Amino acid sequence: MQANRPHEPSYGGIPTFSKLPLVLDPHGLAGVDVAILGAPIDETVSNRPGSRYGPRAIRAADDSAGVPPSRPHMWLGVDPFAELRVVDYGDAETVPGNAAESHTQIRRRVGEICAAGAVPIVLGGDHSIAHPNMAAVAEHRGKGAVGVIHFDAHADTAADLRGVVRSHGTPMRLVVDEGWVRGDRFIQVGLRGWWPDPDEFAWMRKVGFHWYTMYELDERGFDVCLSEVIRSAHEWGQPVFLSIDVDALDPAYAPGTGTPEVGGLTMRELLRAARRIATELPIAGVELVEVAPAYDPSGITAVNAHRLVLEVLSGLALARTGRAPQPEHDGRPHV
Ligand SMILES: [Mn+2]
Repeated sequence: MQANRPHEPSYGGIPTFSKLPLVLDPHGLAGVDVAILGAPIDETVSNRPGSRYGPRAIRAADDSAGVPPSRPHMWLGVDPFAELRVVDYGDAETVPGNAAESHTQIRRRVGEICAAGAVPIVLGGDHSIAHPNMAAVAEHRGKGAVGVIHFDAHADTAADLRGVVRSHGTPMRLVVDEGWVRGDRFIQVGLRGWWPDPDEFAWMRKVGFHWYTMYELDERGFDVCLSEVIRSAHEWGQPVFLSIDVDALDPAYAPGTGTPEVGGLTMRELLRAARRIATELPIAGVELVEVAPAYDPSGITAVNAHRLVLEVLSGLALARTGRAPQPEHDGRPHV
């Protein structure tokens, strides 16, 4: 269903993602390439709440006016909305105060997207949703058949946080313990700060995680490490689930999040990573989590999250065409 009139201004109308058609019934997913789903939940955070408002803020951060949307990528030379059939699948029916039921609902909706043969892009919500998201994708593709590239300040690999297992600090351990993702198919990028503790790192080493701390990215250079991540994921020979916690970004770019940590990625680095991963690797699913608008006075965190999704869509579109990037050049000879 089209929720917007053709010429509503960018700031007007019902904010589906980029004024895309809204689909609420799984039958409407037939023939869809990518479905964007909101997962508004934040009961499972360890620090500041508010990411339940993330999906709406990300949708409202769009500045495109036309229906249908057209967003030709200046560097890739591809319009994701011309190449791919993308829809907004609304929000999962999360239940306030009932994290277990919320996760069941998220997993159900992500499963419906996978069953339709589409790629889910899930807007959080706190990072606890990685568990239902990855479980749904792995249920569809096969247990252990999907690898994970995970951008985050934190590893999210606690066994529990003060006894709470269903938390935004535990999902990456849960998905491995339950067999949805193999530990040696996990790469984390951007870790820094003061958590997790050596115990968590010991568990991660034991099950075969790889990770790139901000310190290593600084020492060796971001692009060198990014190429290494992509090469490793290629060697898996498996589709990839891309998990982006917006707190991977430096708080200068993403103040609107529950557990900010200084010394993070620049938006240019994360854009390049999202673009290259979506272009160069087979993508089974994507999540973008932890946008908390209450701490985002300028709205920049929501804008960055929205643009990261556009960047992923553009990369997926380029991969679909099989073309090389066609940057908008001015005609000067380039070396
Ligand atoms: Mn996280």
